[in-house]
Amino acid sequence: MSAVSSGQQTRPMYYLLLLMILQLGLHTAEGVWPLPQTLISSTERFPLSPQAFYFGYGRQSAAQQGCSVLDEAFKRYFSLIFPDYTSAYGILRFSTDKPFTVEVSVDRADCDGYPDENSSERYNMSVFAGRASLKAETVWGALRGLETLSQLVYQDDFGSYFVNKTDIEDFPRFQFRGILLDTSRHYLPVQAILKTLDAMAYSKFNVFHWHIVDDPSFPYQSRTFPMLSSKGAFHPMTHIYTQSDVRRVISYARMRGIRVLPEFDSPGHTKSWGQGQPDLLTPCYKGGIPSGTFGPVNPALPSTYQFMAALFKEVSSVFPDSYIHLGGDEVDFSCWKSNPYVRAFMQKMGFGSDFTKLEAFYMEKIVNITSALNKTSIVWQDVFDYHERRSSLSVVEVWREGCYLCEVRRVVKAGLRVILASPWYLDQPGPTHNWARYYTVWPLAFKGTEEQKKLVIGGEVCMWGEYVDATNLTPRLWPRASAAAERLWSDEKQTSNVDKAFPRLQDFRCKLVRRGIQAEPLYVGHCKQEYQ
Ligand code: CP6
Repeated sequence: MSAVSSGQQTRPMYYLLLLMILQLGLHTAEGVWPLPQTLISSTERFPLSPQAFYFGYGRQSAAQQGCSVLDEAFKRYFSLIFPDYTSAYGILRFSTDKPFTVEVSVDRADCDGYPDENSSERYNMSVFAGRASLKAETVWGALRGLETLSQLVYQDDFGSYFVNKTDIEDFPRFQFRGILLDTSRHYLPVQAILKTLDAMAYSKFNVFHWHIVDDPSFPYQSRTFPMLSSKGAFHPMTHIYTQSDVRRVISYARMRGIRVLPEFDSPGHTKSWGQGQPDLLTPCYKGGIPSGTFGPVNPALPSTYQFMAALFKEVSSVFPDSYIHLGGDEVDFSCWKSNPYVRAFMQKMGFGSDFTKLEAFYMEKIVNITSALNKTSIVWQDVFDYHERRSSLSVVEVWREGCYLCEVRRVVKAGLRVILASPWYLDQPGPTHNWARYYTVWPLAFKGTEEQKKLVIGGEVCMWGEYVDATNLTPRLWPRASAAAERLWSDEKQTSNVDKAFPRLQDFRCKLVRRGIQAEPLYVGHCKQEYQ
């Protein structure tokens, strides 16, 4: 005892310090992405053994065994924490058998519900010798804590597992942290969607924005209007999402604390709808006669609104989230202009020749249909820009490039909520190092009051599908989407430096690879465990 301490005293102080910094640098703060709000860790580390590692519910916890969300998460995170345990080689190596228990307590037993816009994702976690205590208000917060714990555990060069003594208080900066997938330009097999949901949970994303239909194809198999997909999908059997596929996606997302936000974009971006629903689209005219081509949804016919009411009634019951995305972007007026019946309707309504008034009239009707179904509607910024009666709108998604914060400011000044997408178009390929562009985004850097800034509810990474299908989706998304994830979760002051983030993101990218996500490399380097 005395020999040991006298030996330590002879060591120069800076050597000890260097050791501490190295330890810290390698195994603690670097280990978690996105960075928790507060994280205090020490160099004291505890060995873990998969044979003596247990998840359990705290005695005070409102949720107990039988809570599906957490029971299932315990199984998933066990495999993520001990990735090579299943191999016999792994079993032989771990001789430590000091038990380690993760005690999870939540205030509300919301095990059977869905995460929603008000769900708390806050959690506190302390890792001590032999024990970790994870406390959260909701099961969704507990899921975020389990993810953090799984990222704190590391292996040394001999494959032994360790976790350092750590204290964390954590909560998201923004409530809405989404990823948009476009399943119309290319069909994405359900497996590819589920895999994306897995990776989303690793970066603490919590909304899957499903841009499910658009011009090229209508893969959603509707109960009410089966012709929409039988005529409008790329293939009526193999390139569709059945009701059971949709339920599977929603349930898989729920288990990971992810909301599924469906978008049925109209009146533009609807070419595929016209295949299976006659008279829905506007016939375009040329030289006074129908040219045989079709434009946006026909806003002049009562049947259009009957159809939309029936479709959105179905969509509202299939998708449990309280939000619904109505699109409303990029409406091309030329076909409406060419059609004499649409022009007559314009005259009757007193719109003159202002087609933005017609678009606003249409969107107002659709917004009213969905609010009668108790849904909060999201629209693309175009609708806000054209709409005169803005008070009927709720949430506006800003997508145009240029001065997007100018637009954010206009929307919050009108008292509406904002989701920011403009800086995060990841479908555009590019060198991976442009991750820094997605990282150095400051969503609240506009002049406004505290109240106005609270209206910025979050942001979204858009993966439009023109050039993306299941072959290139994953490397195009990851790890660049993780840069946006940290911007949306973490404290801005602690995460504003790209050089500090770089080694952490490299480390996190290796974790994704280790978990079977084909995340592309950021730069020259290697992972301890390469993709296989
Ligand atoms: N599809 C739909 C798209 C886009 C939008 N809506 C889009 C347009 C331009 C850019 C990025 C996306 N591909 N339905 C606009 C929201 Cl740069």
